[in-house]
Amino acid sequence: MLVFFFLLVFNRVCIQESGSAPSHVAHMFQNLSFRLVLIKPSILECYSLFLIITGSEARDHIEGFLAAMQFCSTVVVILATLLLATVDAKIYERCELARKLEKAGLNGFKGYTVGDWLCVAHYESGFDTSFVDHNPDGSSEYGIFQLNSAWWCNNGITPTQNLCHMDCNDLLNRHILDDIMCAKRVVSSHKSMKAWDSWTRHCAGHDLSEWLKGCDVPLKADSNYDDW
Ligand SMILES: [Ca+2]
Repeated sequence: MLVFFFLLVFNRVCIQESGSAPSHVAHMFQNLSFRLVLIKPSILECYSLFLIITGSEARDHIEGFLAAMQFCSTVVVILATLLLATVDAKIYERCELARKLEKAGLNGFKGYTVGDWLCVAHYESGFDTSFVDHNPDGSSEYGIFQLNSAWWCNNGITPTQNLCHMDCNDLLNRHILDDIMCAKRVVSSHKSMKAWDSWTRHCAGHDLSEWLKGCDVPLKADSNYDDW
């Protein structure tokens, strides 16, 4: 419970301090606290049972002990899940990401450069693969390109088209080839990067060569309509 409340309070602080451009630390704690919110009912249920039994005459009874064990095991499972999710995530360095994107065939794909992709990834996630954002309609957006759970992946919560045929959690790890393949599908489907509001606001029509500065990756704007 203390961990949950700590993360919830820290989440609020991060949001207030970071404004419209949350820091990576804020991202991490927002994600952790969201995951705890999802499993909060089981914690509260277990902990309430624990309190009721230990606070009553049944303190020394075996039921109380079992409830305490259940509570502790729940907390251990939660912390292990959070730890694994955090360890497997990555905040990419700009040029490392540029090289990955080029190698995966995004430089010139549908006429967009790696500069376009770095720009949109920066404004969507800050290059943080673990970033999850939540929309008022109940859907969520996942990973470095913030792909939406109502359309592109399945999070087990949102009704979804799952057009990329993948689990949304697979968009949160350091392995981004599947993210890139799904992003290609988004661009092909929309015939544009306008699917990302941040691209329209911050990247479209701008000189994107700065994004590739020092990366030894060319700004290739040639259209490449190769299938994949
Ligand atoms: Ca992935």
